[in-house]
Amino acid sequence: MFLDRAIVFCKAGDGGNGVVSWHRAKFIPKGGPDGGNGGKGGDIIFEGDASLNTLISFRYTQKFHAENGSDGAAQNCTGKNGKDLIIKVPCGTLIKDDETGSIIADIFKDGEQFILLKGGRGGRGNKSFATATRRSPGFSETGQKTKERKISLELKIIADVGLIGFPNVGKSTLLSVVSAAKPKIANYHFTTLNPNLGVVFHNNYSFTVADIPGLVEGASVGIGLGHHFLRHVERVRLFLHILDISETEGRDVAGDYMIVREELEKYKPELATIPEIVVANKSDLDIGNEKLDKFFRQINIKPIKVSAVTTEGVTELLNIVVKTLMDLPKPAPMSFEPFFYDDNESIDFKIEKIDDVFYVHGGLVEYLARRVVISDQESFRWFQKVLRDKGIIDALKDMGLKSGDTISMVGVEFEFIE
Ligand SMILES: Nc1nc2c(ncn2[C@@H]2O[C@H](COP(=O)(O)OP(=O)(O)OP(=O)(O)O)[C@@H](O)[C@H]2O)c(=O)[nH]1
Ligand SMILES: [Mg+2]
Repeated sequence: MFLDRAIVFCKAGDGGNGVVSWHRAKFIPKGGPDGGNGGKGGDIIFEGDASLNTLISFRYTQKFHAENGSDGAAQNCTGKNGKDLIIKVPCGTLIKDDETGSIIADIFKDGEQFILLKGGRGGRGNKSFATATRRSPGFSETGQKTKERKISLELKIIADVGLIGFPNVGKSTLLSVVSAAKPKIANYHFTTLNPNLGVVFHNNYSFTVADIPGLVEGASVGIGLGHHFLRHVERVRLFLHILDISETEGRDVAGDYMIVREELEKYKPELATIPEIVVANKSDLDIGNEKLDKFFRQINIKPIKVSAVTTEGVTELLNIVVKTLMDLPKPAPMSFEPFFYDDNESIDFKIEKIDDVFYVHGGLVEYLARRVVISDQESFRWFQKVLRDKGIIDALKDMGLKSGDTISMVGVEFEFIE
């Protein structure tokens, strides 16, 4: 089954906690701090895989959580890092932030990796806080916690050539004779329900071809199947616009040609700028050159005459396709504004004075709160030092803070003593 959109929930691993521990050894009554650091959490990594061409594997599995880092341990042991989680997707998958719709990455090549979410940092153990003057720190840091993100995946197939045209004109038949692909072929409209991909080898050159369901008038606004699948020819370098020149169905081939062109333009004007080779298929049924001449008079384009059934003209067509592709620019990933999840803690703070109490809020305060055990004397002293070092105390003094005044932070009130 084919699926070209999916929603997944991704979360990188949390960092492991640092620990408080004291060195114990025979004959050493009071050893120093030896609490180790926590391990780093695993990353969420997306990887392009050329053997995939659908997002069907995301239909049932929607939660992707990378492993958490382990906590540190005594004897200065660092906790194990969490394992990265590698998520394989077809080449041509756009990764978007579901909330804002912003594109985060375009997984373009086979084997290409993109780190979507970084694992949390491990917290430091009490050993890391020991200094010449603070020999016995009785506190440690907790690991960095990560957030779960809602991600939407959208597949836009990358192929060199896209086969477009009305239903039943022989697009899938042509794909089946130029590549090893085995698409369904039948004498009715909308035989092809999902895009088919094939690889063509010709004159020591290889290229990929995408065959999509037939287009009809109104395809760009959802009539028939076309609308949904036009997305899959947005990234081709060249169109083969296939016509049934024999007009077996009694349709006017020039009129149908114009309808398909208009639908491309209406869907996305950029689609109409993709180079096109017009192919007059089913020429085995055509009698003389009369229909080709009529098409030329009406549209002023000379189509390449082929028969996908007898393969007449197919080699000549492939020669022209290869020559054209060689002169066209190589496919490139989509360009978009860079988007990053802001996992870095903000180091801002804000002070408000309400009834003689100085309230301090902001990212920096919350960052500290997660790392400090307020009830622990020593941890609290370290907290006060950081407040001084980061300029919070100076900023409070600028607002009139004096010894004996009350400061409120992270839900705790304390008296400021100079
Ligand atoms: N005589 C003749 N019949 C052809 C030729 N190419 C395709 N056909 C027939 O046309 C019918 C439709 O062919 P498909 O390849 O399924 O057409 P399609 O364009 O992929 O159709 P959809 O998937 O429905 O859009 C089949 O019965 C084919 O055998 C050709 O060159 N000559
Ligand atoms: Mg088909």
